[in-house]
Amino acid sequence: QSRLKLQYTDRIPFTKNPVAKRLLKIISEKQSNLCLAADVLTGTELLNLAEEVGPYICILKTHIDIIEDFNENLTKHLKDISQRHNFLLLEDRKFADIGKVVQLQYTKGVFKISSWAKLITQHAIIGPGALQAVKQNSEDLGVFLLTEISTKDNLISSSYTKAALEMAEGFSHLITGIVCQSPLFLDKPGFLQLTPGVKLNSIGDSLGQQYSSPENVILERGADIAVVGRGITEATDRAQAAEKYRNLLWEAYQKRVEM
Ligand code: 6AU
Repeated sequence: QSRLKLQYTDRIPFTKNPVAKRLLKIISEKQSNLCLAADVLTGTELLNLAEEVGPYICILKTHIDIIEDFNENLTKHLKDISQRHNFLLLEDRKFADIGKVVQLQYTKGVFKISSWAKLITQHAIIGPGALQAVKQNSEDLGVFLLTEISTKDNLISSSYTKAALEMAEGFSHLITGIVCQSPLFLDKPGFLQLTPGVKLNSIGDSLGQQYSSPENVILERGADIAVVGRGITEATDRAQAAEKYRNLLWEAYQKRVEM
């Protein structure tokens, strides 16, 4: 059965990754398939944003290396907020180095990503090494593997996408889902499709980003979870904007299942 037609809870038995199971529960409980891209520059801004938008999201996605005043208290507080508002933290590090270095970047350095992020992103380009590097943590970690990118003129080919998907299948205990732009892997309801490049009334930015609407991303592109950044972070009332995206994305998914 195509994943496009299944309710989130009905997909739980298909996933082998424990974090994906938790995520599917959160999505159903909160009726939210919205992931916030919290691309702000200070700890205070990040915590305030998480508090405001927390009730409406299933994932808060960080780029922790753009925070100008990072210290370990920040991730401790962020973790508290994520527990209180019941969402997961995704560090969008897009790991793409040799396995050994990925292992160090994931667990060590200033950010100690493994101590707070239940979800991370990885590029497929280096082969299975980067997945093997974090595999031993699969009880407590989910990986979203990138197989397509939202930007104009990116270099990913259809054969790369296909090979990356095949690689993901070999790591089903670790893979929460796939970051992509089109309805791939319809026969794998255990993988969640995470799709960025979502904004109302916008075609793109000046640096190559391309957008589609919440309805389009769920109904045409096959997204299970949509990533919204500036559509929310640049709104005057961010909580209200998040609620609006949440409602539109949830309704679109319900429509897809019933179609
Ligand atoms: O809505 P925006 O354009 O403000 O933000 C989009 C967010 C950014 C990007 O790092 C991220 O989505 N992103 C990703 C991932 C993995 O999330 C993949 C991709 O292909 N394009 C993209 O924009 O935080």
